Amino acid sequence: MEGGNESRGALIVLEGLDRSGKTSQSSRLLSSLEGLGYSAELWRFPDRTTSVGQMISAYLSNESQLDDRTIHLLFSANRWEKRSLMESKLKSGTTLIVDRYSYSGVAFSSAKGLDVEWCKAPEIGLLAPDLVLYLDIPPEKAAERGGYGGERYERLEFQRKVAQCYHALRDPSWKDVNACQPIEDIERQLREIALDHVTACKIGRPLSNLWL
Ligand code: NYM
Repeated sequence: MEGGNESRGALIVLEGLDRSGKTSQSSRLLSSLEGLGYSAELWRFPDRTTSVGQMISAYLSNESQLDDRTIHLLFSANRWEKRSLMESKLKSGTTLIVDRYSYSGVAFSSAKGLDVEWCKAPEIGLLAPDLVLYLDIPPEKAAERGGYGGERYERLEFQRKVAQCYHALRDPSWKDVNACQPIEDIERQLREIALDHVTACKIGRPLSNLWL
C-alpha cells in the first residue's frame, strides 16, 4: 500500500462463539454499507469452496479425522489462499466484511490445548483487520439458541474454553458488542462502529499485517 493508501476499503472482521449471530449480522452490515453507497463484499472463513476448504468442511462434519495441528494449518492455508485477492479488493476501495478470521483460528485451536504462539505463527503476515467486532455472548446463552448444528466444536464445554481463548486475543482493533440485545440494536451498534472505520480507511490508514 506504500504511497497508495488513499481511499482503500476497510477490513472488518466479525468474531464470536458458534451461534453468536455473526452470520446474520454480517449480512445486515453488508446491506447497510451497500445502502449507504459503499462498495462492500461479504466473505467468510473457512471458505469451503476451495479444495483446502473442502478438506476443512469434511473435518468439521466429522467425515474425516485430522491431527489438531494439521487442521490448524489447513484453516491458515485457507486464509493464505485468499490473501492477495483480499489485498487487491481493499486497495481498489472495496470494504470486506469477514465472518470469522485469524482470531477464530487461534482461539479454536488454542482451546484444544495447542500453544497460542504456535497457533499464531502461520498467521503472521496475513492482513490485519482494521476492526474486529466481537459478538459477546455467554456460552450457555449461545447453546440455548436453537441448539448447535452438530458440527465438531459445537459443545458447551468446548465453547467455554474458546470464549476464554478469544478474550486473551483482544487487541486495539477489537470492539465487544453485547450479542444478547435485540437483533436491531446489535445491527445499529455494529453499523455505527463500522462506519467510523470505513471513513478512517478512506482517509488513508495504512494496511498492516498480523500478528506483529
Ligand atoms: N474455525 C473457524 C476454526 O476452528 N478455525 C478457523 O480458522 C476458522 C475460520 O470452524 N466452529 C471453526 C469455528 C466454527 C467452524 O465455522 C466453522 P462456521 O462459521 O460455522 O462456518
